Amino acid sequence: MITKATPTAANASVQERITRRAFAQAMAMIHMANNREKDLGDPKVGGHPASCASAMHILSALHLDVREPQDFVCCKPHASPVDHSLHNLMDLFRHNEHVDWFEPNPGARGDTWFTEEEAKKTMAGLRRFPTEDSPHVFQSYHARADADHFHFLPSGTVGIPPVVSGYLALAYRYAKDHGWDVPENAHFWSLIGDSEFREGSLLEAMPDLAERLLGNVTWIIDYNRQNLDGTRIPNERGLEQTDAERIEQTALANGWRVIQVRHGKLREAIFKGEGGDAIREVLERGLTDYEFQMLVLKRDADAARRVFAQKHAGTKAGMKALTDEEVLRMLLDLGGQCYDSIRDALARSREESDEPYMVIAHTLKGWGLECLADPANHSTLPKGQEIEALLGEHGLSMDDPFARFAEGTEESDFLMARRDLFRAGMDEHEALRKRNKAKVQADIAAAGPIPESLDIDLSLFPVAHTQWMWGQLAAKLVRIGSAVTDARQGHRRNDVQGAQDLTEHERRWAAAAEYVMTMSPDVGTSTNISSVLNERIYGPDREDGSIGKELEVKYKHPELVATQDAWTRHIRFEIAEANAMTAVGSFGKMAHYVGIPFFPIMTVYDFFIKRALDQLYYNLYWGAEFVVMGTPSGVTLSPEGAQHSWKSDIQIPNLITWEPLFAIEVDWILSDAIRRHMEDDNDGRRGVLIRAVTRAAKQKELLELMKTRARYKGHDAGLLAPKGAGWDGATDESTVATMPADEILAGVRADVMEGGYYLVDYRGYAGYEPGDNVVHIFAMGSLADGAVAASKALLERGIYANVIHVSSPELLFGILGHESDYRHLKEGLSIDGNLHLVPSGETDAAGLAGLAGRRVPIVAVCDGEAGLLDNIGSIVGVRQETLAVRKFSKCGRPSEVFKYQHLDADSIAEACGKVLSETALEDVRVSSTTLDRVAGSPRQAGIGDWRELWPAPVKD
Ligand SMILES: Cc1ncc(C[n+]2csc(CCOP(=O)(O)OP(=O)(O)O)c2C)c(N)n1
Repeated sequence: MITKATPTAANASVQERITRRAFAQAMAMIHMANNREKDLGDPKVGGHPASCASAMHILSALHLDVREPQDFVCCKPHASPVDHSLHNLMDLFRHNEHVDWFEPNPGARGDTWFTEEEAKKTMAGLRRFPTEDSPHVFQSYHARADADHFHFLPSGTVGIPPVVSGYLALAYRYAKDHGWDVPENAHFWSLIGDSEFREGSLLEAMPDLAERLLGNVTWIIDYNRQNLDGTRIPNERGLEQTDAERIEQTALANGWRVIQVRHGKLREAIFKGEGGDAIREVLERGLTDYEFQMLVLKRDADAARRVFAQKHAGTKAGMKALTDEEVLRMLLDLGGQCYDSIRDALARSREESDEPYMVIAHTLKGWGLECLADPANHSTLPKGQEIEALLGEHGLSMDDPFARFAEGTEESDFLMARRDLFRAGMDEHEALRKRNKAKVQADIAAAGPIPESLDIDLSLFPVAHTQWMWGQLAAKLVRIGSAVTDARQGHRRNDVQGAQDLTEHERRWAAAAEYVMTMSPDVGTSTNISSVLNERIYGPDREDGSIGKELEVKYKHPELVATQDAWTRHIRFEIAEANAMTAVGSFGKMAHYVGIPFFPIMTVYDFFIKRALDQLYYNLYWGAEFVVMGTPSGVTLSPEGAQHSWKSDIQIPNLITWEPLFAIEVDWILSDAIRRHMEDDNDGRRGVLIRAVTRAAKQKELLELMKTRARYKGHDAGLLAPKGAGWDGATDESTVATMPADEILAGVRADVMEGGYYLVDYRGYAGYEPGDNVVHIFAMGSLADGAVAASKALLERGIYANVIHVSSPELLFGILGHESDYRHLKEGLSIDGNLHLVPSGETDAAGLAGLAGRRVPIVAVCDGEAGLLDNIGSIVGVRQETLAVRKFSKCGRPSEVFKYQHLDADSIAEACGKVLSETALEDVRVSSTTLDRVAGSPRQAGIGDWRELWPAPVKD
């Protein structure tokens, strides 16, 4: 059965011979993955032989000829076996921090190469779970954990990695324009399926990448006219053309250049013969994609002649002159599956420096396999016999399927030359990364430790909101950073201070601030960061930019015309949250790739983060380092966006979420995030989400509240009474001196950074009886003032309601809290599930004394979904009631909307009453002798660790 245009021939080029062996080996990898031992009921393993086959020549041409070591490749996920096979033949697997899964060693980066034996084991380990004895595996799709991940972007979700690669190209250019040392001529290749190209993420990115003149980006469409569900049937009637033309026109309309690689060399030869023009005409414009697929599937030369003749009478003679075999091979001879044709097109796309390229490679899904063009072939797995036959063409068998070419053969010489080129390039790259990193570290060391705060003077802003504070911080960081860049570049912008004008404190920030940059999907000016936009938009120099100056046009808005100048710091996006989210990840990977620790901060309305959730997930999975400033957020933005009230709460590994209340908290949080990033101290929290709001808070209230806490009164304060209460044996708290403000703030900061702090804290107050009159209110962000008001109201009724502000749900009871067994919640804030006993009634006839007990219940309140704070009670073991957004919102002032959503002070107080009442009175009976014994014995410490009661299982 004919399944490829050209039979394996002794005179095939060396690259073609290598391609075919890699193909057989990729098929063997998938076959092995699907024929391992498994338990009854285990899910299928799968693999995508047909999709790999269609990409075979494209990837071969990249690996064997076109790609250079500094380039990046991102590949449709399910073709990863092809990349692994080619890398195996090129001997490019190496140990690194992720391959040795059981001993993760972040310090070790690619220093030893695999032995051939290890490489073979890894090829046999596609989609296998690694074990200590057998650690060598490949993930199902390209992953950072793979032994050949160097400059291959992780994949899995289609439609995102190609955009990532586009913005990595931008990050390289930004680095270069800002005076950093990045590899020259890096090209960013992406292989995209034709159905994948229907993803909105790609269409969203296309105009943007072209506008940024990223000529070092090539997207290759694997145009095999099939997707997962079968043969694609585009809108031929409406478009009067195939989807390849639609793709071409889309690309052209968006400012890309396009190369269609339709035909292989065999077809080109036929086109030169009798009726050649007519045959070409039918192949290019006469047949719909579906008709073509059916002809390929039928594999019947007479049927093909007939259909061609129907489409164009001029094909009759030419088709007749061809043998049956020639007709069939001509049908299969697509450009994307002809090594020389695709290689030439890819090489051509590399030459352009200003416009991105789209290469539409016409291919066949299932090329070389019996399932060729079968609409159901997406997950077809060739049988063992077919795999043996493919391997057999290369003198291989399933006994030893992954052998390389014998030393001294032409293929081996070719591959080893490629290996040496790549290994040298990788070493060179690593050296550059280390050089950059060493320079950054030296600059940081010279500047001294990064301060805990940016010291924004808040005295003139008694009422401020957290979004405003972000604007202040951004402006300061950018001002410091660009002053340093100016100094490094040896020139100075007229209107900004130079590095020498920085204060001592600012100078300590200088080394880190240089890497901070901002991005925003068209909400920069509405989120208080206009000052970082003004004359600081980065982008290709615009010739039309000078017209405004020439005409002396005056306008209120910041100057937004982009330049490539080194003091630029902001990347401006259209309403394209997904693009911005992807870019934030690409820039945030620059420390990893080239040792330049850019720290991108993206400002986006919190509600719209979900537009880019998949991109956010990708960034976190990939280990990018960045901040997303989600602002405004929740129902606090009710007057301007009642519809935008769903808060983006996301628990994903590697993401830390913060919700500051007072402006100074934003400063601490951001400063800490920058320090951690610069000092590589951000494991498990490389992604940072800070939610800010536009509802202002009285800033002095922070200190006022802290000053009521016994903690900040010193040790000998004795029992306190609330201000004005005048209780016997207790001192009015307002009359007791407190620690100095800076010491108090240091204490608050420490708690904020651990995830939460007491805003109202009645511990140390007279009559404070946990189990009787105490309730804990956990409030997040802007709702804390309602919680404080509720606490005041409850005091009137004899209830001590402590208020804890949750600065980071993640640290307090999310993934990061879980890691420490909720240390700060349990120990730092002393929230527990203790049963507090009180006598209940007389001793009964049996001589047993009655006791009743209550635990301290919890009320939580947040202007997001209930799940944000809902698990505190279950962690400590007490009754909890959560007030949260449980219905779509309305426009109105926050006070009105909070009431509507039952988040206001009255609702909080009511919820406290509810949990206090509902907290079960647990009845305990104790004999008087036990009571006497308990009374006389020292207090026993509780168990320190649950393992004391539940020892770990003994290992064999
Ligand atoms: C976002 C996303 N949706 C769905 C999938 C599942 N999926 C994997 S491959 C595939 C079909 C891809 O078709 P195409 O892009 O034409 O590539 P081909 O396999 O035909 O080469 C689908 C739907 C995915 N990986 N990512």
